[in-house]
Amino acid sequence: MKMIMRYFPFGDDSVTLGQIRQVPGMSGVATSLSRLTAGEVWPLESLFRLKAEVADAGLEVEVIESVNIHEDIKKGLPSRDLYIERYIQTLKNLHEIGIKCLCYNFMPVLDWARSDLSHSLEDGSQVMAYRHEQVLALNPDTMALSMNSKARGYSLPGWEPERLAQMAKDIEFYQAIGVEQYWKHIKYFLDAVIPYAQQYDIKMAIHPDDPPWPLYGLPKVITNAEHIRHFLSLNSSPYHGITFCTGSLGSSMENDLPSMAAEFASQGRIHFAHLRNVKHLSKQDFDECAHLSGCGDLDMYAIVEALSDNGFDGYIRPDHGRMIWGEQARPGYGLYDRALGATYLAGLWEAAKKTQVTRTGIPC
Ligand SMILES: [Mn+2]
Repeated sequence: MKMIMRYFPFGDDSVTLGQIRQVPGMSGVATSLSRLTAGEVWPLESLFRLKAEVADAGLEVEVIESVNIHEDIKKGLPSRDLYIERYIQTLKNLHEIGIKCLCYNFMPVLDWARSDLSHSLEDGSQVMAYRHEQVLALNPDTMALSMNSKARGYSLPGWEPERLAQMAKDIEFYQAIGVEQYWKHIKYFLDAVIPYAQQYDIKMAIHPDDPPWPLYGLPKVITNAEHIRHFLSLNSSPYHGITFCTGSLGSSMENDLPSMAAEFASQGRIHFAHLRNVKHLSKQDFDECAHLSGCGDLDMYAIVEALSDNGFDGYIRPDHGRMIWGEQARPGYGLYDRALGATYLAGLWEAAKKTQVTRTGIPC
């Protein structure tokens, strides 16, 4: 297991690589060229600059999060072949700088959604929050403006302004095609890309939909164990896997996360884990919270234990943190609470490893 943190390079982050380096147990970062638009080939020159910047700080860059998939691929348009070709070229370039794992998502139009990027908890910290009725009451355009206006000037991954102009039309398009057709578009992409991922030794790790239920009539597919099983069945390569994001999957009270972690880790299909907790307020309302089991509704130890006991050997990162101690940062991506989360998760991992033989009889 390697513990990493997400980092936004080239002046797009309030957190520095030097600070990340001082978080105990940190091996590297998950990062991206966050200012490129979907469909562009990632230039080798920028990638080498990124690698050098990270290496100079004494950290590794083996994980990219994310290379966005062009909407024409998700829509299944004839132009998708061109964008798939560019995606493959990007994979080749990522291989050139030693990338081992690529987190991506296949969410149509909207990416992740929250109703509030700075909701105050009782302890005076701020978190991102989701209230289903409020999200439905906003139309997607208003939602996009509201999300970007609260991002404190940082780019908001998944809410890049160039995606927004087309939004209303795109939503109509997806409402018309339906979920079955959408699965076919996913398979088409996988059939084309996974053989190259294997050739370039890059594990593809799809991120679950966030939140894991339909919004504005858009298809949401990576939402629960049954759908993930179907997704994994689309391609048998070990390079075809998932990012196990406990915050996204855990927003649904119906998902049993320790059991899902055990199932998919034992198949070698979890390449990356985003570990954070979530506090349910009702079936479709939640607050993000501190990472500890006691601060939310997920049993973080049981999740880490399930990963460890079932041979998980990928990357873990703390996920969205609270904004604490007066820090000003991109919502969810301050330093302090993610650093607390990382050390907590490292502690859980150590405990799981040290008790593994007595609990399971299987040496680690
Ligand atoms: Mn995540």
